[in-house]
Parts: sequence; C-alpha cells; structure tokens
Amino acid sequence: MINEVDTIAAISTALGEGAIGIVRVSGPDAITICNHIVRLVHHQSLSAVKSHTINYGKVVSNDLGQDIDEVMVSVMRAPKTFTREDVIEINCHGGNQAVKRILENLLDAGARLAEPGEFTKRAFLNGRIDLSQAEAVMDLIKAKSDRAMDLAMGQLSGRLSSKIKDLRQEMLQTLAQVEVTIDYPEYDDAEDISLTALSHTAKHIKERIAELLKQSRQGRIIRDGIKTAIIGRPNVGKSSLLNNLIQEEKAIVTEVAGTTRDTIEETITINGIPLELVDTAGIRETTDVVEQIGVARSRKALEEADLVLLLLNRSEPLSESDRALIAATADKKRLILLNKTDLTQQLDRVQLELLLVTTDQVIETSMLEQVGIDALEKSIMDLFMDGKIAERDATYISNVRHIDLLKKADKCLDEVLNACEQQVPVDLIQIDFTRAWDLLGEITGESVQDELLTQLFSQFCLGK
Ligand SMILES: Nc1nc2c(ncn2[C@@H]2O[C@H](COP(=O)(O)OP(=O)(O)OP(=O)(O)O)[C@@H](O)[C@H]2O)c(=O)[nH]1
Ligand SMILES: [Mg+2]
Repeated sequence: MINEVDTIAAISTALGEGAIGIVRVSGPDAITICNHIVRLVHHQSLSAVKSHTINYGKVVSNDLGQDIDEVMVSVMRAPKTFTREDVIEINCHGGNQAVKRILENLLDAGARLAEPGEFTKRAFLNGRIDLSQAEAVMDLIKAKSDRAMDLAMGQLSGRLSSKIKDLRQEMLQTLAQVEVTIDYPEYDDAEDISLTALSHTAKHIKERIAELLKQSRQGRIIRDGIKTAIIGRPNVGKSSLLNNLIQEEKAIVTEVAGTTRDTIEETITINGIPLELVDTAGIRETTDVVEQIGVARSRKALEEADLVLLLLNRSEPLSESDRALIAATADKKRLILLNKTDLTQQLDRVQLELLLVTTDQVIETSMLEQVGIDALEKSIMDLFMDGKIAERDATYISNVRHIDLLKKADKCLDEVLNACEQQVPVDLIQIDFTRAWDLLGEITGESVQDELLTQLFSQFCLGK
C-alpha cells in the first residue's frame, strides 16, 4: 500500500536531560542500516537476533569506528510492530549528544530523517490503526490532564471508530436494499419502498449523530480545557482570585486600582478538567497608554473565553463600569462573584438581580479569608459537565475535524429527508445519502484524501 518504502529514522524522546533517549528506525532496511553502527555483545549482528528482543551492545560511528554510546537495541520484525514494518529502537543515554550522533550515523548509513508523524502515518497506511486512532495518538501525546488521557486512550482503542463503522454499515445495507429493489421492476412500488427505507435509516443515523455531538462539547473541554477569563473593574480582587485558585502568589496584588497591566495565564485542574485561567487588567476608561493596551487585552480575553468569572465588589455599590460589564458578558457562560464579603455590604442585591438573567449564578466570596472557592469550583463543574465527572467509557468526540464531519453528514441527511418528503427520484436522493456515508468515512479514514493526511500527520511530533 505504501509507495515510499524507504527506511526512516528519528529521535523519539524529547530533547533535553533525561536518563535515556530513544532513536527509532522503521522500514525494510531498518536492520541492515542499524547493523552498520551497532556492535552487539552476545550476537554476531542484529540480523541474528530473535524478533521482539532487546539486546545489549554499542553504537560505533560509521567512519572512524569510534564508540558513541552503550546501548540497548530492540529488534521488532514486521508485521507485529507499530508501523507494521521492521522497527529498531536504540535506547541510549539521555541528553542531546548521544541521540543526535546516533541519528546522524543512521542517516549516513542510508536512513532518511522521518517527517513529523511519519511513523504513525505508516501505521495508518499499513492498516494497523485507522485515522481517528492515529489522531488519538496525537491527543495522547498532548493530553493536559488524566481525563484527557483517558479520552484519547478510549479513542485509540477504537471506540469511536467502531461506532462510526456501525453507522456506515447500516447505511450501506440500506443502499444495497435500494439497489436491489430498483433492479427488480416487478415491484410496482419500488420507488416507495426505497424512499421509506432511505428516510427511515436517515432518521436513525441522525439520532445517533445527535448523541455523538451532544457528548462532543464535553469531549472538547476535557481535551482542551475551559478558557476562563477573570473579569471586573479595577481593584475588585481578580488577581487575588487567581492566586487563590492556583495557590501561589503569582499575580501582584495591591490596593492600587490598575495594578494588573497585562493578562496573566495559568492552568489548574478541577476534577480532572483543565481550567486555563486568565487574570486580566481591570476594565475601565483610562488615559494611561499602557493601561489602555491592558484593557484591550482584557476585552480580547473576554471575547475568547468559554467561561467568564465576573467579579463585583460587594462592599461598594454597583458602579457604571459594573453595569457595563454585566451587559457585555450577558451572552457568555458566566458566574457572578460578589467579593469582599468580609467587609460591610454596600451592594444592593435586589438591584443586581434586576440586571441578571435567570441562569446566572451568584457566588459570595472573600479572597482575603479564602471563602467561596469550593462553591466556585462546584459551580464550574455544574456548568460544564452537568455536575458529573466525565465517564471513562463514553465516546467523547473531542476532535474538531470529527465534529465538523458529523455536522456535515447530518446536513446531508437533512437533505435526504427533505427530498424523500418531496418524492424526488430515488437515484438523486441516493447521491446525498452516499455523500453522508462518505463524510462519516472520513472520520475513520476509509474515505480520505492525500492532502488531508499530509496535513494531519504534519501536526505530530517528530519521532512519532
Ligand atoms: N477585604 C478584602 N480585601 C480584598 C479581598 N480580595 C481582594 N482584596 C484586596 O483588594 C485589593 C485589590 O486586589 P487585587 O486582587 O489586586 O484586585 P484586582 O481586581 O486584581 O485589581 P486590578 O489588577 O487593579 O484590576 C488588594 O488590596 C486586596 O488585598 C477580599 O475578599 N476582602
Ligand atoms: Mg489585578
């Protein structure tokens, strides 16, 4: 299936100080190429060792025959390997030098430097994993939390793929049924039977797509985290909130209004869900040039946020800026925090409620006395995960590409249903139906174009 049957090599571990480093080689000449530079202690050569064994030896340079490093070499012969090709992994000492020199010598001996993601791409092209599993490999590498990792593992084990395959199978059966019916003219009502079958399946597939999409929002959150902007006028306690959440004096806190000039970003996890916090400069009208830039950045953070924590100072009456911010965040998912509850209340709750919508939750806090943090964390979970901690085995679709394809397939099926209602000729409806089938196939890579593959795999790390 692969036409570029050369042998590729890359450093598979992160560069930097570490106990071991791994250089990986895959392709038909992997063993021959490595034989040039590996001297084993207990065997003649790598060709002589059993598959799936790890062997002690040395790497020597091609030209000078000089020892480069003491190594353990894994030999894995095709097809039971990650790429389904012969794979050699050289485990050497960590740090930058050993891995680099070993790689250089492998390239001299005839290997080609792998492109990012090329090992995984080969695994896909050789049919070991499908596309959604390949993408899961990337998610696994980039996972920011335990939950994100569980999610990627679920996808890697083919949970999403098998659901999509079931859907496509069902659609294929319907298409086959339609073909047969149309081909037997003794049925007078062939068109009717076909229309009924197509619309019945289209409806069912649409229901299943809707379920998958419903879970997708949570999936994205588990994977990418919740972008959370802390917003409020100057001096209400935004930076104090950030420090409290991350349990570190990261942001400067003073009684001077306008202390925070630039946005400050930090990530924490709540029940396994990453929260990407952004502390912002207090939003107000100002003539100070630096502060103006800060305020513009605050507004940008507000725009990009999945969640806004809007802070108000309970010990002062509502101000014009507070009202403006309540209005500006109205279409956002938000929590209203009334801070400084350790001081006497000046803010009129009734007046405030009039400005809020029914879904708004108000939480009273005191950053000084660290009151209300637990309630805040609980509310965030309620808002994003329906209060539940993500179940391990639900099929969360977290990949934007998958969501997009599901939505497109859903639209095609809408057209199928419309056309069925209007009694459009069956062969025309079949086209949309088949298109939906193709779109679902792109998720698993059963119907997929070359450019897409190149683009997808180029997002991987080198050596994976
Ligand atoms: N009494 C009391 N003071 C607080 C509380 N939270 C914050 N403060 C004080 O309020 C002042 C401002 O706090 P910051 O956290 O710097 O406020 P900010 O919203 O980040 O202010 P800017 O960065 O200027 O926009 C500091 O003196 C804090 O110690 C609270 O709950 N109670
Ligand atoms: Mg601040």
